[in-house]
Amino acid sequence: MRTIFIATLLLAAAAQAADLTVTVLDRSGKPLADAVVLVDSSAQGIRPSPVLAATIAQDQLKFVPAVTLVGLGAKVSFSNLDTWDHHVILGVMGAGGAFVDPGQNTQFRLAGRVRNKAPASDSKVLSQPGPYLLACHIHSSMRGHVYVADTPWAKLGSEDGKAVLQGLPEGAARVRIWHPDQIVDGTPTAVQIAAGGNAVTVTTQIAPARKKRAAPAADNNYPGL
Ligand SMILES: [Cu+2]
Repeated sequence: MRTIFIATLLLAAAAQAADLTVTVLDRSGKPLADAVVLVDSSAQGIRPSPVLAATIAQDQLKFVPAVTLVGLGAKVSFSNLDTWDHHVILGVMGAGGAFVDPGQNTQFRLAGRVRNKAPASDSKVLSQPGPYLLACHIHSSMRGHVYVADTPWAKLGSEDGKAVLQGLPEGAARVRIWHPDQIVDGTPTAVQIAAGGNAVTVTTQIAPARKKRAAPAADNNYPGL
């Protein structure tokens, strides 16, 4: 009886989910910040729960965070922390970084913050997978992105280009990358997930635009703002 119990425990351990560390590089081989890493797997196993709520601030003429990753059907809330008005223009983004159909965009205006009052806010449920673009009518420099993942394994890469995806079933999987500055979708990378830790490096054809602009100045110090 005792032997059977131990055997069951071992089987449970063998079926445990594994982790995958993805390192995303830009076209020059440098770590690419703000990459959305998506992993597809049709292997049997428990699916992680998607992120179904997020908050984006409008702060000092920026959408913060600049890139937000959520799951399908997520409610995304916006708050204006600045003392002047902003719009939130939210729509599906197509190739080239433009709105696919401006007529289908969601638009609302958030009043500037008044002292001792809660910031103006509004929200939208995103029911289409893929990238959304954020903009403001008043301030043309304001840009932000929301990516709605169509897989439960999705993670936003950090500044060093790394994303750790947890809870992947063992077996064949593929890695997709999306980035605000990409021009076309890259080819997915096939990976084989084994028990324990796995790692893969994906070199993309993406040239990060934000980095180029910020190069002469210190971090977060954009001239003219
Ligand atoms: Cu604005």
